[in-house]
Parts: sequence; structure tokens; C-alpha cells
Amino acid sequence: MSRQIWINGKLLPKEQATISVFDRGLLYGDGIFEGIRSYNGKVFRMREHLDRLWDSARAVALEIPISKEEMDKAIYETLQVNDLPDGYIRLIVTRGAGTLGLDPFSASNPQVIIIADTISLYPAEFYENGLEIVTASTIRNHPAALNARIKSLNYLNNIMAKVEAITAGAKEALMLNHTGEVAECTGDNIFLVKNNTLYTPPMSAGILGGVTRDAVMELAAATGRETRETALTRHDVYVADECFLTGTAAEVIPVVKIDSRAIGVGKPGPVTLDIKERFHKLVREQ
Ligand code: PXG
Repeated sequence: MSRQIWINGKLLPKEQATISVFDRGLLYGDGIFEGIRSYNGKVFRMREHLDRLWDSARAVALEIPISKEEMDKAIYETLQVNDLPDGYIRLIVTRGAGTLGLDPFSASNPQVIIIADTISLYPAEFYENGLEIVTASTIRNHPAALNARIKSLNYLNNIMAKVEAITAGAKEALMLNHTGEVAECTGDNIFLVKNNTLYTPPMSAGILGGVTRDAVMELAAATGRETRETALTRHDVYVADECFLTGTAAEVIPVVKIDSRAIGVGKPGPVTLDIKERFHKLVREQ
């Protein structure tokens, strides 16, 4: 059966779920999105994802035409009609269609779209053996240009870094910020482990505040391990004992090599494996 897409209050087969070629999401990337997972029929950290979507909307002066409660209900409805207890949900809000030209206030019909499907970012072997990443020359957007905390429909910054990774034969790219510090990967946050302590860049490094990042810091704290949110350099990654990435799509994935250098012993380390295990337990038992 064809996937049913929720679009502006209606569930339609995907072939009929269409928007205008004048939509500003298409013309300018003028819109916002979220990526969410459900496990065993329950949406993981719904409130956090909806809060982030509404914050992104506020930051770009876009009014979402439905309430968080209505969005919550629509997400569950979309998962259910598509029979997806373990699904991936893509929420999209565009500013809608207006006259051609940059003026955002020429549009008054925001489009709200919910896609429920499955997602698999990396083959299972990478979760077992770890990923190789490279540092991209494309830096993360300057926070005064487009703050990374906004999950906007304009992901070209990250896509350019992803192009660098893939053309270098790697799966993911490390992105630095405008001061040369470690920021994050193209669709994931980054953690290092050194002497049994976790390290991750602070929000002030110009990163997306990952829902998975928060969950992992809570899990680490429950094991008595501190996470230091502190400025990190590429050197810190080179000399780390372990490294892993976190994200809704990727979940928790080990990184064993960066810029041709093995991280630690070049295999997923014990802290990474412990966190990965605890994360799987958390999402199943939520
Ligand atoms: N940084 C960036 C730039 C992201 O886009 C994360 C970190 C991780 O955040 P969460 O809240 O998901 O832990 C993201 C999230 C995809 C995909 O299709 C990417 C994300 C989310 C869902 C799907 O690759 N990025």
C-alpha cells in the first residue's frame, strides 16, 4: 500500500500529497523541519522535538498554524495508518506560496507535512565496527548568519560537507565552526571519551541541540560518568580514546578513524559500546 502523508490536516496517498512549485520551502529553503523516531509505537521524546520545531519557527518568524497537541495527535495518526510502530517521522513546515521575491510576508499559507517512513542511515556493520570520518573544509554556518540551533530547510551547508565526506570515501564529515573548534557532523552530534570522561562541544560552539545528545548525557550521568561540554579541537579528536556520534537517524554510532588516523585502538571502545547498549534499552523501555 502506498504511504499516506499527512498534509494540512488530510491524510493522502503520497502521489497526491503535493505542494506548489511557488512554495517558499522550494524557492528559498524557507521553512523548518524535525526528524523523530518511534519505537514500539511510542514516539521518542515527542515533547523535546516539538519544542525544538516551535523554537525553530519562532526564530525564523514563522507561525505554525496548528497547536503542539494537534501535531502530537497527527503524528500518531500518521504512524498508525502507515502501520509503523518503529518508524521515522519527518515533520516539515514551509512558509507556503507567495509572490516571487524574498518578502516572507507575501506568503500566508504555511504548509504542514508529516511523512512517516523507515530510515536506515548506515549498514549494520558500521554499528559493529565503527565509521571512518573526515574533517570537512566546509565549516558550520556562522551562528550570526543562520544559527545551527534552527533546523531549517536549508541544509546546503551540511550537504556540502557531506559531499566532501563521500568523495573522500568516508561516510560522514566532521564540521568545525568559524573559530576552528569542533562543532558537529552533518546530521549528528559528536562525543569523545578520554580517561573515562565524556566530552562534547557546548551549544555555544554553534551546533544543533540534539535530542539524542541530551539523552546520551543523561545515560552517561546515570553510570557515574561526567560529560564535559567544552570547546574541542581536531587535536582532541585525534588523541581521544573513543569517539561516537549521536542523532535521531544514526542513533549511537562508533567512530574509529578520522582523517586517516585510528582513534584509540581503532575499534569501538567500551564506553561507546556501553552507551550504545543503554540507548537501545532506553528507547525500547521508554
Ligand atoms: N546535528 C545536526 C546538524 C542534525 O541535523 C543532529 C545534530 C542530531 O540531533 P537529534 O535531535 O536528531 O539527536 C541533527 C539531526 C537525516 C537526519 O536524514 C538528520 C537528522 C535528523 C534526522 C534525520 O540524516 N539530524
